[in-house]
Amino acid sequence: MYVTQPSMPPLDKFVKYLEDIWESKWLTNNAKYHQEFEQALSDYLGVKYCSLFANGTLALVVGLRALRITGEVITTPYSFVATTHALYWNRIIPVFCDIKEQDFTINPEKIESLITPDTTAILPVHVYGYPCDVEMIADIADTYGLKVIYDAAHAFGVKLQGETLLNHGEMSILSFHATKLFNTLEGGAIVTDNETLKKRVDFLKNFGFADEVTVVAPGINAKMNEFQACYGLLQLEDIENQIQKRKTIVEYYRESLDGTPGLTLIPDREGVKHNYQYFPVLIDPKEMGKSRDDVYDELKKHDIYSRRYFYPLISRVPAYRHLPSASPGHLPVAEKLSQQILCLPLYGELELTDVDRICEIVKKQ
Ligand code: T4K
Repeated sequence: MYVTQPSMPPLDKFVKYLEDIWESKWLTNNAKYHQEFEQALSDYLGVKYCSLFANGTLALVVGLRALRITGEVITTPYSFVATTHALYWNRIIPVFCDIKEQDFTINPEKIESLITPDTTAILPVHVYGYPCDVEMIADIADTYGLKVIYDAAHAFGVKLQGETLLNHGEMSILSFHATKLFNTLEGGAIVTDNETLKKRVDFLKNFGFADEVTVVAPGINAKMNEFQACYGLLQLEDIENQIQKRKTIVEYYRESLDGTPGLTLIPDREGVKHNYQYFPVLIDPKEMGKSRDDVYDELKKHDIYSRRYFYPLISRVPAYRHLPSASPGHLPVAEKLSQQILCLPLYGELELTDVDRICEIVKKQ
């Protein structure tokens, strides 16, 4: 049993799409299903513009490029490495900011002290789909003239006070990797409400072509193909069902684990429609009598593969650990949580009897 298992669309329906692709011989380059999926996604997510990508990492790289972000960018060390790698690929210096104990997102109260004359943007992450303090981040960005790009790789379908979370900042980036709640095998997207920016992003992801003979920028190839797009169209039909199934499993987990000494569960937040992308728990070794790694190893002995998302911190990776902002003393909360975090298996098809087995192992003294 793994930390996640991809949801797959009905094979017969996918085959119908494949037959059509075979017939048309249009495989990629903004073809029929790409256009259809882009529109369907925008409608479902409640966003103005959406640009599809081959994966979330390329979406991040291109998004930063489209906004001409340079110099230093304030970001979180508590994420998947791709968040900071995208800065590196743009020759931008990451400046790590500590996170909040309650929800693992960037601590806006610590952002201002990190701003220098070279700071051009903030790159926060809605980690596990938990919304960042979008209003406070917007205030800081407005005051200092900074751009905000949200890594929303985990935040597909999340709503805040009834509105999509994806409309904050200049743009939000999604990932549709196989391990995500919503997947197109590999895939990603940039969401924005700025028409000019959408146009520029679309040029950049297609070598910079504005038309057959006009290359407006040194772009890259980051396009999504027709197979991914029609797979995504089918996934969209079942997404609400997938979220509901995960919600039921999370509630069952919470009931079973509630009151376990040393174990912290993260409750749903009022005013948020969660997507239940992950099920993170915190293990305090002093109170539990065993460490996070003990629990991880014990589960593994039973062929249950949980994951330590996000350990090690990005600031501990050799490429970044020399940076002044990467020093552990500067990131006490992120350092502590990355030692205690464990993501337990969560996916729509997970059986409640398997959840029982997992909880039994976690609680065992
Ligand atoms: N920003 C954030 C905040 C992200 O979390 C990510 C990606 C990105 C940006 C970049 O987006 P992409 O460029 O990936 O679109 C996985 C994913 O590869 C990665 O997409 C994801 N975040 C990250 C959090 O998790 P790994 O190294 O944990 O994947 P892996 O292969 O170990 O898979 C985890 C488990 O899932 C496996 O133990 C078994 C199961 N699995 C996996 C695959 C690939 C399946 O059952 N079927 C599969 O096809 O990184």
